[in-house]
Amino acid sequence: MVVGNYDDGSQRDLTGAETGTTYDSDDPAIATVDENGQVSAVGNGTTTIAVTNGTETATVVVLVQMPTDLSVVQDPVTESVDPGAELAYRLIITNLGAETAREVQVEDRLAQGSSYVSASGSGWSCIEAGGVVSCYRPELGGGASAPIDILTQAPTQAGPTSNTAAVRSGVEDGNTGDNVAVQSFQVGETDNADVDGNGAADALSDGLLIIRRLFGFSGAALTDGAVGSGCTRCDPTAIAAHIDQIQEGLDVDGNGLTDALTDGLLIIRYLFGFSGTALTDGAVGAGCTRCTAEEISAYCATLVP
Ligand SMILES: [Ca+2]
Ligand SMILES: [Ca+2]
Ligand SMILES: [Ca+2]
Repeated sequence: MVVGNYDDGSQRDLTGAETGTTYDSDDPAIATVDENGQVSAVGNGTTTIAVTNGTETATVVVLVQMPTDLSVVQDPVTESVDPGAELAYRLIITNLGAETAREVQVEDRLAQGSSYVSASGSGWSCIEAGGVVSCYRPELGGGASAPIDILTQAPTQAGPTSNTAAVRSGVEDGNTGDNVAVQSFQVGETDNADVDGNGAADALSDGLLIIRRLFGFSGAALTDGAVGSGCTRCDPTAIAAHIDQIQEGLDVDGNGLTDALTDGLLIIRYLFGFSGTALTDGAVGAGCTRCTAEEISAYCATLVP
């Protein structure tokens, strides 16, 4: 709003174009101003708006910071790693917006129990403290990507774990849904469907062993004609113990129970190469958390070594 102060002490609203006030932006690439003084942000930076009425001119400095859209992805996505082994991955930070993002900060919370080795990337300054890698760069141009390479030593204790990377900047992010990337992975032996341990998951050996065990079979009734050649787990006692141990991971439909006629059937069908409704028909347990053929296929794929 523009107010005219007159010699007689009165004030008048001189905002509208009809009052003779004119507006001019010093740099229309940063902000434009219309005939009624409405300022629109165009690009990042600082410009001056001049307001003139008769012989009087006032100026207003305008700082424009357009919203940005930073994203982070982890690459490659590691699924499993040996305890204490080197674990290297890359965080790719991308500015999906058109404008330069300033004061860009990345935090990578390392997997619990892992040890930090190094973090670096062109244009980034990185430090590590307390299992969190923090990287900073003053700016990242619109459309640009800047990777950070992180090297750690995996936890020495086996089990599932994850690391979480997040990016933010000094200005608003138009889409915060892509500002965090979580990488979940398994340290140590991954539960998989190769229960006879011959290096491959096969329907007529491993699949059959799993479904028989889930039916409660043991001894020869478990293993007869169903142990793959090249097995490293060959006798019924070892195979039964192993299947019992990984049972939780065989809950393919994710309903908290591992059953022969749902999970067992899904695994054997998957190992036979079935997909779509041929995979899932009549075999998805009540209370499933993985219910569609796509979800079940994706999960079964993680059971194949
Ligand atoms: Ca974003
Ligand atoms: Ca096998
Ligand atoms: Ca189940």
